This record gives sequence, structure tokens and C-alpha cells, in this order.
Amino acid sequence: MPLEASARIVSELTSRGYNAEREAVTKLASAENPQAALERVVEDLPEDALVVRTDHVDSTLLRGNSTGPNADAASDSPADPAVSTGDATTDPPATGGDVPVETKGGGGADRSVDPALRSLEIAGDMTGQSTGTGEYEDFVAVFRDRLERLGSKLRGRVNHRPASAIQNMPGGSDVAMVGLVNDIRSTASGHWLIELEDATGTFPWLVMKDREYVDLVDELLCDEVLAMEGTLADDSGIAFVDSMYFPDIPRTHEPSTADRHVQAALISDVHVGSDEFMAEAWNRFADWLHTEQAQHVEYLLLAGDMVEGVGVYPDQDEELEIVDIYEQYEAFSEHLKKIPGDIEIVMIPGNHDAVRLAEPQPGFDEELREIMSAHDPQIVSNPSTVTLEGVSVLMYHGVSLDEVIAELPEEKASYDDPHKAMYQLLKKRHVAPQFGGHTRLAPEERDYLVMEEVPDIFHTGHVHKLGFGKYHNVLAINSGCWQAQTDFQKSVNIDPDAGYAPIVDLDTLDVTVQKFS
Ligand code: D5M
Ligand code: FE
Ligand code: ZN
Repeated sequence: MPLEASARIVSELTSRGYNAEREAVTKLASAENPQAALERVVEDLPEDALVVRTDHVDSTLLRGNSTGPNADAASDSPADPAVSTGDATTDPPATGGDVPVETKGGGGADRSVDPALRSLEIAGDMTGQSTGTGEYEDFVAVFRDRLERLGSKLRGRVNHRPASAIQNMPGGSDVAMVGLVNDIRSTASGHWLIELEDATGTFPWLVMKDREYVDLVDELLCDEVLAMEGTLADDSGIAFVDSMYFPDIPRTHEPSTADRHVQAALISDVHVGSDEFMAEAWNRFADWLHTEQAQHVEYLLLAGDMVEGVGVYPDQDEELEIVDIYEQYEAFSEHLKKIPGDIEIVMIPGNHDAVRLAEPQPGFDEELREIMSAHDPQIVSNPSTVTLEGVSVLMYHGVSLDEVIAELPEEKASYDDPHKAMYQLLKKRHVAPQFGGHTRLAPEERDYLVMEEVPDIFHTGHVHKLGFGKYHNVLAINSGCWQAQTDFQKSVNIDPDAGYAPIVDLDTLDVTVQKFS
């Protein structure tokens, strides 16, 4: 059966306000005269039908067959004047429901949207702004910028001194310092030695094993910015930690909300091109978006890994359905076209996408944009912040989550509760604090990975696990995936949450999860 026929049927039904089950579409496409069959099925639909189901098709077509071989042809020019055909695309849907105010593009008639009410702004998109050459000086510059910007969130809270000045202060003095974590070591006697670095040098801080702060040492990552306060040892060569401060999200943070009831679907990790891409689940999701139930979903955010890519992992080619990267994006684009045309789409790349792997990752190049031009999506860098009707969403693919989960104790960050790993990033006000492990960093003159502003929503993907929760009133959502378990994931016991779409009410920041698998 030609795929084209199916696509035409879906689009025809959509324009009349109907969704359809996949199998119903397949049956229609296989009819001798698909267009005529579609007309007849639509005529026969019950008044309140929103979805064309397989049984609708069956009952109409079977009845048609029994009335003779010309049944299809006969319905091309129906005798029943009560039913419109030729101009059906402009008719209100036969749902008995409200007539839509306005629909655009492929928007189903069940979607009643007014694009004039929308607003969408992008910040922190570094696409086309890359200045780094990867030289040593660039690394120095990016860490300096990180310390400067995150340090400014801490300097008002402690009476800090530069590292070079601390070593010249008298033993026993009260001291404080703002710096990057340079090294974390345990001592022979079970205490912790943390070396902090600032623009003037490094200084060692000792967390005694019996102090309350020892619990926080578990959470520390190299290269994060924090402040320590304590007492200098007699010889001024080390300080004993009394308090630690993190850039953090203020507990008093009050998120912004939209002025009307409008929703955003937050997804990621589609992995088109993989044998494990779940096309059926995706199609159900796309179909659902055309229904009345989804009429308030006006934004779709995609947090990376649109396609499976090539050469991402050893032996990956054994699980590829599409081996050419451009063909993967073309197939992805076809899947995107099933999303109602009026929905605003924003996408950032992930580690499987065809952009540089090091972060920040610029948005897709012109050639890929051209391929994905259906819906005219906003294509921005990883990370970027998109503000939807006043609600800011920090989108980041999430490679650093693997690192946070590997380094921190289970109860603080795990694959089962990916949002807790996100809380750590919020606390550190940086999407990828630790450099040199899983996370690759492309040094720019500015650290685009710093969370300068507090987002209202933090959206990541990558770990293929669904999880959400609030940290100091910031909604953290990790969005699952559309790829069934791969052989590699099986070998390491990763059980992905595939085929779910978390939907956020932008007026309340409440989340509901729709399941399509
Ligand atoms: O990542 C999906 C998840 O699986 C993420 O937590 C990384 C992990 N993963 C998947 N394959 C590998 C290999 N081969 N090595 C290490 N970690 C892996 P995604 O970016 O979608 O592949
Ligand atoms: Fe992924
Ligand atoms: Zn990924």
C-alpha cells in the first residue's frame, strides 16, 4: 500500500476534523478507490464521532460491498443531498461540538486555537555565535566567566577573600572563599579535602567527618561553583569548613504562569532511524494531538535526539533501520508533519543529532533546517531558554545527567528519579558542571551552560526515563523517549519509559502524562 495514500487520507480526515486509528487509515488506503471509500465512511460516521475507527470503516465498506461492485463509485456523487462532499473541507466537523474559531495548516478542526494569543521568545541561543577555537585560553576564559557569574550569586552571602589573600591571614581567623571545586579527596582519617580555585590561585578546605556538612560532600562535582566559610588552621595552610553555600534557586522563587489555559507537550529522544523507534506510539501521539482533548496543547518542545544518528556508539549500525543521516532527518520530518500544523514547535539538538557533540551545541545547520522545515519550527541551541506566554522553559538535552547519576548516591540521583538529578543541576545553577567525563565542553568566551536566570520549568531528556517534580517551585521534567529498549540498554539494565508525553498546563504548571505505548 502506498504510504502516500495513507498520508492523503490522514490529511483529508484531519481537515474535516477527524482523527483516525492507524488501522482504519490502512484499510481506507487499501480500498479500491480510497477517496470514495473515505467519503462513504465519513457519511456513515455517528454524529458524535471524533475518531474514525477500524470498526467504522469495516461496517461501511462491508455494507458497501454487499450493495454491489459499484458502491464506491456511487458514493462519488451521492444522491443524499443532506450530506456534503465536494466542499466538505470547509464544513464544520460532524461532531456536534463547537465550530472552530480558527485553524491553521494541518490543524484538525477539533483544535480551536487563536495564534494571536500566543507568545514565544528565545534566549541563550548560541547558534551562529560560536567564537571558541578550543585553545587553552578559551578554557580559561569560559571557567572565568562561570566563576564570575555564579560567584556573583554567592559574594553577597559571605565575607569572602581571594585564595592568595587567605594564606596570608593569621591562623585562627574566620575566612570565606568563593571558588570552583578543583579537587575532592578523602583523607586517611576519613575527612574530606576540597580544593577551591579562584582567579588568584587555589586553597584547601577540610570538611571534618563528624560535621553536618559531610553529607553535602556526596553531592559535590568538580568544576561547580560554591562558597565555603570556616576557620583557618594555626599555620594558615588549610581552613576547616563550618558552612557551604550553593548558587541555588531561592526558596522564595515564584514561577510565572500563563494568563489563559494553554498547554505545552514536552518530549525528547525520538530516535527516528533506529530499529527501536516506536512509530506506532508516535502516530498515536500525533493523532491524539488532533483531538478535542488535546486542543489546548499549542506548544511542542523537543529536547534533543530527533534521530538515532550514525556512529554514536560502537556497533550502533546493527540497530539502524535507516543508515543515512539525512534520510533519518527526512523520516523524522515526515513524522513531524503528522503533528497539527498550528502547534508551535521548538527543538534543540542532543548527542545523537548531527551537530557538534561538545556543549553548548549550536542549533541544526541550514541543510537540516531545510529538511525539517514542516511547521516552521524554532531550531535553537542546546541549551536554550524558551519563554511561552511568560513561562520560561530551560531546555537542555541532558548528557550531564549520566554524570550526576554516576557520581551521586542513589537517593540523591538515579535513573528511576531523573528529576532529582535535575534538582542538583538547579542547585548548582549549571546544566553541566563537571567537565571531562561524559560531558564534552566547547569553550566559548561565555559559559552558556550557566543558569543565569531561574527558569520556571527545566526540561531535559537523554536518560530515556520519565520523571518530574518541583525544586524550590521550579518544575523539573525529564521527558522519556520514543525508542524501545536497545540491546545496549538491555545489557546495562536500562528500562526506558517509551511512548509517554508529559503535558504541562502553562497557567498552573500542573503536569499530566499521556501514554501512547
Ligand atoms: O542515551 C540514552 C541513555 O542510555 C543515556 O542514559 C545514556 C545511555 N547509553 C545508551 N547507550 C550507551 C552506550 N553505548 N554507552 C554508554 N551509555 C549509553 P542516548 O543519548 O539516547 O543514547
Ligand atoms: Fe536519547
Ligand atoms: Zn541522548
